[in-house]
Amino acid sequence: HFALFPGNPRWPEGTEELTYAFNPGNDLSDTVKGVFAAAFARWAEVTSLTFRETASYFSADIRIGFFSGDHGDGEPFDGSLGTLAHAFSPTNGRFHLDADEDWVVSGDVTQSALSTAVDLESVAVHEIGHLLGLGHSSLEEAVMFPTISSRRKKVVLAHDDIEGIQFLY
Ligand code: TQI
Ligand code: ZN
Ligand code: ZN
Repeated sequence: HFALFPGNPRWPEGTEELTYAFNPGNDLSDTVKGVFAAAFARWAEVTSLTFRETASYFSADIRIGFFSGDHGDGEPFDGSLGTLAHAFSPTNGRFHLDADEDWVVSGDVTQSALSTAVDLESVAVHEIGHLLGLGHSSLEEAVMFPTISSRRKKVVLAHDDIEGIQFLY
């Protein structure tokens, strides 16, 4: 079953649109940005929330960046596998990904030659769930379940994920 964070934090009542921006230091391709847009769209489809990219990293509601190792927030990344990404509960908006993962951005992660390949959209859908206020689900099929194998793709919201987000929004 789905879980929320202690105190059930959410984006404020009346929030219609959340803006997101990419760390200007990363200079991401349109393909990578498209993966995040697709991940946001999965949550937009089942709520009344919309998500819009903005160029202004510092004023965006959600700030997305790839970082290596210690990146100044007390939660260092650890190289390949282990921690893949972290995001925080509402209304923090920080969404960091480990730059040292073998991210699969397009193409089929299940066919990757790298045993360490990680599907970017799968992780993005999960982390956006945290950004919106979902904790971890006890149901294996949920996107919000706390483990995923490398070379797995899990991007379709389960009923449990949808129930959780519709409880909040
Ligand atoms: N990162 C953890 C996660 O997102 C960080 C974390 C641990 C966390 N406990 C938390 C974040 C509680 C918010 C609330 O769960 S991770 C997966 C999964 C990770 C794990 O790198 O371990 C995904 C990131 F679920 F698949 F294992 C993305 Cl999809
Ligand atoms: Zn961080
Ligand atoms: Zn998680």
